[in-house]
Amino acid sequence: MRITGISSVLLATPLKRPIRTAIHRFDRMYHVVVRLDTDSGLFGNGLLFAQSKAQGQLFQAALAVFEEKIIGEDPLMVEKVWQKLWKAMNFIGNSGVAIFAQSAIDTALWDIVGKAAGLPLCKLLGQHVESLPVYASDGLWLSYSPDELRAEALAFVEEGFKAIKIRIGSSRLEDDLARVAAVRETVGPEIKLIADANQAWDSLTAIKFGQAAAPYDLFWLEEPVPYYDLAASAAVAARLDIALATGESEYTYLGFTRLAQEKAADIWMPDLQRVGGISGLMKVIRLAEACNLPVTPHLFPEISLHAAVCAPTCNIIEYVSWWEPLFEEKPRLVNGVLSPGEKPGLGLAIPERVINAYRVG
Ligand code: SMN
Ligand code: MG
Repeated sequence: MRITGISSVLLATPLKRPIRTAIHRFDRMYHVVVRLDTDSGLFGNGLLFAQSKAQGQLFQAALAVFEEKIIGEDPLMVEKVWQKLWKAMNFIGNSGVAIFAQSAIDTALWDIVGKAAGLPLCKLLGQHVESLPVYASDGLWLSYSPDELRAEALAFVEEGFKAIKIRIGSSRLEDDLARVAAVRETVGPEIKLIADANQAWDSLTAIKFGQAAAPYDLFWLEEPVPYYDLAASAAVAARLDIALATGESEYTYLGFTRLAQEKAADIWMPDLQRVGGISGLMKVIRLAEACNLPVTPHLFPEISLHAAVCAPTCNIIEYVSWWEPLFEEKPRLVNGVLSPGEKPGLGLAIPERVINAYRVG
């Protein structure tokens, strides 16, 4: 089998609620839907998400850079293509936008591998568990009032979620503590409560928050300091009893190797589009196993789940519904537990009517 073409379309979908964190502010989702065609008639899809039309177009331009490198390659030789692209991006950087493009290509290749085998991808990657609990992450935004937080936290629990994530990292520590207290008081002690500061603080502020938040029993504190300040992250991790999670902003296994070397995190959060696609996720999952550290994929629940169910140190994954408008079928989420479907590959068909409905430009 040979790869005969790569194409992409840019889509925009509405969000249930505007996204507001210490560093994110967007009201709709932009998606680059990548398609790899083969001479067998099989094709595979990869996905990237962007926060603006221009960002989406930037990713499309990066995909075009790699076109000549992948045409004619065997789509089942996934690691060969990964390594070829890794070498090809040396000049523009083995990080950032180049990795976004490589990630989508890699994910599309794995989709083809699964379809060629007639098996869901997780079965080919070496599945470890049937399904995984998720935490509700599409909400409890930084823009919410304590009343809005309480109402939404309650709604998540009523929907069956056993774990939820609140965004913190506002300009006043007292406000963040009050918001966390309001949610904990609302959901009671049994629900796992995660707090994500989205890199808003320095290490001293993070330690101060963590100590004051002790009564609220946080399941983890996420990205308390700028992701690149590994010394600060290590200092916070060493001082606090709360687990420190980070990694969504790291690129590839190299980023996670540095997290391991600097002891900068207790929990790793690889992001599909920053880590090098499914292959990149599996590299980090194995590294986490070697380091005996929990790993929990960031976003892309329907896709990352295929790798996460293979990870011996993964116990929970992030759930948002941002990609659901694209797919023929909704993910199987029952009582806060997500299972991969039976369809081959990623199992995520994107109908033509969806492409036409959401196409940008
Ligand atoms: C996050 C990432 C991207 C957009 C909004 C929020 C957040 C998370 O850091 O962990 O989900
Ligand atoms: Mg986060």
